[in-house]
Amino acid sequence: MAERTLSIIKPDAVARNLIGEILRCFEVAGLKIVAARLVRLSLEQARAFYAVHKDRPFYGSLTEYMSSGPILVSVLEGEGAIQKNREIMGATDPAQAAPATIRRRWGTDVEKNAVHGSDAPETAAWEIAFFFKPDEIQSAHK
Ligand code: IDP
Ligand code: MG
Repeated sequence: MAERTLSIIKPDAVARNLIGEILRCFEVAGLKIVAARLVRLSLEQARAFYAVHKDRPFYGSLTEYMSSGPILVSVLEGEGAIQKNREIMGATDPAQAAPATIRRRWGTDVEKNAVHGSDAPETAAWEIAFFFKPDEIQSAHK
């Protein structure tokens, strides 16, 4: 059974014209892009999306950053998509991320780290539903 995960190309990467290169990384790894949309989050929407981090010291800065410009939200589908995407992304801090990962190649710092990816099946389902209606997702396995 193919798995789905939510990916976000964050404002710093969209602003630097990296959408194409980053989506290519997912495709090269065999993940299917089954939904995609350019979105500008309000501060309230960013606060809702990252509510799990509301008690962290970086919550205010993170949500301001995530609402500072357009983002590319997408749903990736494939075997083990959640873990595979996390591996392609690399560690949260680009300085700690493995070579050739998206964050190592294009992340600016621990906050402006180019991409978001769901971390578990439950969060993936919630995050996908935050941005997409079921009929906006085209299964690659029909
Ligand atoms: P993840 O994106 O690798 O899953 P999380 O711990 O879930 O990392 O943090 C969510 C986002 O919050 C990160 O991607 C990054 O943008 C930001 N963030 C995490 N830790 C820090 C920090 O120590 N300082 C500033 N921003 C941070
Ligand atoms: Mg996370």
